[in-house]
Amino acid sequence: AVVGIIGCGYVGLPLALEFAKKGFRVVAFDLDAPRVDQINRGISYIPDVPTEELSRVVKSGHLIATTDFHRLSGVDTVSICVPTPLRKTKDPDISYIVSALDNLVAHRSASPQLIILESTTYPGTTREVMLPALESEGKFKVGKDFFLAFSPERVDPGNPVYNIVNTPKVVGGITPECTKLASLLYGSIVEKVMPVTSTESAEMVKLLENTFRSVNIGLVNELALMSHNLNLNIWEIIEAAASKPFGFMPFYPGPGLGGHCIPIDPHYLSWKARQTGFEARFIELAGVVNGFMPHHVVNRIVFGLNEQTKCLRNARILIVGVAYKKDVNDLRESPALDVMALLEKSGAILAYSDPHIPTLKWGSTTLSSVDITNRHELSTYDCAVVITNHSGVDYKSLIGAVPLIVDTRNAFKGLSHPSIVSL
Ligand code: SAJ
Repeated sequence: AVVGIIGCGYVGLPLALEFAKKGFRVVAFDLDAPRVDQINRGISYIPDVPTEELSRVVKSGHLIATTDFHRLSGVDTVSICVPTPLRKTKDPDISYIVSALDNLVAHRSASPQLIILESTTYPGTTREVMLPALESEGKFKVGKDFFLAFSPERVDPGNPVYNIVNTPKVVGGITPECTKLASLLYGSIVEKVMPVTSTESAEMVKLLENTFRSVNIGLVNELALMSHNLNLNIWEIIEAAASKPFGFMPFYPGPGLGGHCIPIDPHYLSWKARQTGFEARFIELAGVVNGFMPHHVVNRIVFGLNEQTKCLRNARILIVGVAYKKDVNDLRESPALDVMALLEKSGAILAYSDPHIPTLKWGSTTLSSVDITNRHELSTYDCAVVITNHSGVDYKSLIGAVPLIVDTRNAFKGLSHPSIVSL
């Protein structure tokens, strides 16, 4: 079988590689010509896709990338891995799915194709949006002229243990035949397939997984705010609670929610609930608590500067760690950007340090990562705020060099020093 992939990003490229490694011929489509060119030169731009593996399957002819959608009209299966962001209004934006759909309909294949949507979206998208478009007013019949399923991507970017192959793949088809075909396809590259009875179930599984995370992170963020007022060490409390061998799963407070999923997926769920007249208050409240954390971080910086009779205006502030989570090089929705925007609005002068992100476009300027082992450079800052605690960074080099350190990630592991202010 020839496998088609639409969207060569964090989801599509790793998936394309897996199919190609298993011997499938893969045609990977992306709108972005430079990306397509990089893939065809065997050069990876995704940390979870090793360049040597990519170049091997490109050289062997198992993987080819293209900007020409017509190249997909001859493939047997198509996995749609396009972004599903939010609009400014925080409502779902499925325009990328719709344009992939328009392309599929415009370049319809002569023989039946198995089409799988992987992009995280609200329950009902596959059946209510994709199915009618593909059936084209009854000219084509699902289960006969094409097959349609939903299967969420569930990988944790940068996770050293869990990947596409060893993470069970949830699959839900419009018809049992669709579920079976999609299970067969993914069963050839993953260890375990988890079939469910409908596309809506499969769509909802993904939203449950990610909303579970954002709600639990919201809970510990609220406990962190409470512990701050009670003068308690939330990190010690969570660590001790995590000693319970069953029934507890630790989450950690932080400067806010980043990444291309966790801050976004709960809004897809609460939007859909609202369409049915149901107010998902619990989920929305978690979003409010998580959304407050960047403001709380700025409050802690103001408090620390104030203790040294300094104000934010013209204060030189070094953001230590800007990626959206530790040990990744991804800035998407990073809370560091929210904190930086708030600080800049109050007239602070910003710099940052992140071993995974060498340069950062900030407004009309491009900042370069500061080397925090350079003590002379450090001594020019009024405050260093640890936003993302990447592994292998010597945070202790900040002590004695910068008069105020705000630690939002327990990077100092409880080490107390007069210059360190916690979350
Ligand atoms: N965060 C906290 N406290 C925590 C955990 C995370 O503040 O206890 C923050 C992180 O710093 C980050 C954000 O939340 O800014 C999201 O973190 P994440 O660990 O959920 O990481 P993602 O978004 O890269 O990956 C998640 C996957 N994570 C895990 O399974 C551990 C998984 O939920 C999804 O497969 C994936 O999103 C996705 O693509 O949907």
